[in-house]
Amino acid sequence: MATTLAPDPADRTKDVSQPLGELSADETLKWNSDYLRGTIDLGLLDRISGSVALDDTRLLKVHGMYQQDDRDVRDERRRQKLEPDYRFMIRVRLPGGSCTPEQWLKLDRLARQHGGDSIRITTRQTFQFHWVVKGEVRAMIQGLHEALLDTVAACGDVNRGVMSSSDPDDSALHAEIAAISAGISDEFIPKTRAYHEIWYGDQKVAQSEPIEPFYGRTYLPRKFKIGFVVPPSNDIDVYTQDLGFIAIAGPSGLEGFNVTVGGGMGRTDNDPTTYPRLGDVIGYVPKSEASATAEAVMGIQRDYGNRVERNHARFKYTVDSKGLDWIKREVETRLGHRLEPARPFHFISNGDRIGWRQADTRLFNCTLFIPSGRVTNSGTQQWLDGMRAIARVHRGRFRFTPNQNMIIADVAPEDRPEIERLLDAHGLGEDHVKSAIRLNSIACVALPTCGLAMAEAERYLPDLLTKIEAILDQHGLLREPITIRISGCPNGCSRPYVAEIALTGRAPGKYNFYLGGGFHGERLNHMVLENVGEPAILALLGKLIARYAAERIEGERLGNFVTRTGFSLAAS
Ligand code: SRM
Ligand code: SF4
Repeated sequence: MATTLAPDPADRTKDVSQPLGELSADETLKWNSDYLRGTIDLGLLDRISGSVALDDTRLLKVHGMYQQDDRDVRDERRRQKLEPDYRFMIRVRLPGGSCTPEQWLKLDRLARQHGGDSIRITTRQTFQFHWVVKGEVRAMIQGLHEALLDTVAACGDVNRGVMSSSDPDDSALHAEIAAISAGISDEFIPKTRAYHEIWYGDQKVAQSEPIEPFYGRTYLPRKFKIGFVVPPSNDIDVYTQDLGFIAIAGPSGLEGFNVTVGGGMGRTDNDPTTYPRLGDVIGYVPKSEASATAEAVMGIQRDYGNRVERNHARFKYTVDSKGLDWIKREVETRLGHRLEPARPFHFISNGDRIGWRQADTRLFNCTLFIPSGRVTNSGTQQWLDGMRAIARVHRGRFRFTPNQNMIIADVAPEDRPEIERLLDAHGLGEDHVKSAIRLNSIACVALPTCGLAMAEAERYLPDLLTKIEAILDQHGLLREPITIRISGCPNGCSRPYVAEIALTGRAPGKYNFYLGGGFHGERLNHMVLENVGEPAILALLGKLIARYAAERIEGERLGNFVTRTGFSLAAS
């Protein structure tokens, strides 16, 4: 329900952007939250329930955490008249997508103490803890603080963690871009002291200067995502970002960026007015203007984004309602000059190159394939113990990739044998990966923690892949890289709508099935089967893979084959 708020003249002197007129319930909540404080501190003290007040659950997102409950036991607890088994998901802000071994050891300790022995690498190069009970959230945040980490703005209606290509082969270029992306991440975090007061116990002090000079009192209409990519790898899926920067390098290094606007994946189930959209390239800016460009584009979204209908509040809808030309002109006005024409670039894939490689520094990098980014101990794969053992001897860094994988980075040649020994000892060598499709797979978290999941994703993908691998094996295609992504609902946290094969959950065991995305994230796929189970999906894939093996042009990717032959249209 939309609400009309009277302007607050006192507040207008503090902030640059003020909401006037009709606002959605979330906007009203932010307006009234005293800059994200709400009653969170009181809710944490309440020992009767494992939850906090509904409004506070929304504000908590900007503090980097979600109230969830264990959905595996939800029905049983309801039957026993118990409240849901409330837990909190805590998402760390990790500018530049990397941490030191010392930080990892601290994260490992926190996961074992409060987080169900699990660290979950996300599709945006950071990690989440699940299973944290309310009484331990503050200890978790303070523990992260000791490791110089925080969760500010990891979720919520603000600029999120900025992504940056993680392949560190050309180390100087990647390091420069990681530093620019980390700088933008730091620059656009909320400036309110609410986080310090609630989680670190700082005293509230009166402020005479603007509390949120950029965001204002209602922050952004919706989450905003920025990513920096270094061709030829499109590992961050730049076209799915609200704002993307494509690095353009010359003989003497980084020169600037092509700018993309208006990407986004999320759809709302049964609402055809919501849709995934690929970003459009609008021009080129020199590297010195990356931050100003981010401010200009986010400022447009702050000032013109839809604050009445939350389903249409993402920047992609602002781009479509205002028109791309208008957006480009407005960016130019805010920058004070015309954008230069976009420069040529070329992508070849959006996956990670798994295994050991030597960088131009002579140091080694080892990219580990971590199924769905879940670092835990399970069966023969002792990821949590293995990474702890490696962190104890490693002298470089750890990097996290947008494909939920991890890079043991900057390994001195003399340290490599010991790290290889530890990987093998914990069942983490490369031989746990059976096929190229598995290496190019992503699943979102979904059940049992995600409150929005309609079907399984992370827990189902390994079995589904085993069945698809059997089909590929019959046709000699086990080594063929094919992108496959699964999300437990249409929100698309695994960026499924750019995959060659994709499933998005509709109901337990039922998925919408998509084919034909571009191998390096350059084209959206399209739905070929709606609300179907595994038998229908495998039957269609069986036909497709047989025809692909027999009829493809040399080097042709599966997604391109589908598009060229119109296979899915004929089959559906
Ligand atoms: Fe996401 C909401 C998990 C990347 C689109 N996402 C959620 C929540 C917080 C569910 C909720 O709102 O209650 C999920 C928590 C599950 C859990 O139990 O942990 C969740 N999203 C994730 C992660 C952990 C998936 C993963 O398996 O790695 C990713 C965390 C990234 C990070 O570190 O910040 C994650 N989410 C994405 C991406 C991919 C990306 O950003 O590159 C997308 C699609 C891109 C986009 O934003 O358009 C994405 N998540 C959504 C949406 C749909 C937004 C929309 O425009 O409609 C929601 C729902 C919402 O915001 O209302 C959502
Ligand atoms: Fe949850 Fe849906 Fe995102 Fe999967 S895609 S993590 S089910 S919100």
